[in-house]
Amino acid sequence: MDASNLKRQAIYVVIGALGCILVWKAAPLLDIFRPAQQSAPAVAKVTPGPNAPPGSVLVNITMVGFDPEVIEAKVGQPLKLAFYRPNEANCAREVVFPDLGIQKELPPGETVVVDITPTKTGPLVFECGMKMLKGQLIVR
Ligand SMILES: [Cu+2]
Repeated sequence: MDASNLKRQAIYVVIGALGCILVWKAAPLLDIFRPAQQSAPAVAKVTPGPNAPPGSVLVNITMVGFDPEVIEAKVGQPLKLAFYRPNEANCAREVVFPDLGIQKELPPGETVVVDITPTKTGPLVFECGMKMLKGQLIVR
């Protein structure tokens, strides 16, 4: 092995090392080598009202209606819905579950908890007192 061969080899080693460093540095940026993340269940980004109990499903009442409008539920599984109406900029002075005979006032700035244990599958509608704003539980 002569000197020029040795020099060439040294250059390859340096280039190889630089390549490794580049991959090592760039990998986190490119998001390679990372195990595919499990897609998280869709959770509504809803502001919790004051005193929303832990484990409750948050429902805000906004200008456009209930947020979220559709909530998944399971038969026989108790569900706490924490309704929060931050202000009076909507007509939902109350929330009504017609099929369950539930009717609750929604004073602005307060959290109102509605406890429900669905007994059958299918949609379960809730609405404002005037039936303008609507939402539903999808019971499976
Ligand atoms: Cu209304």
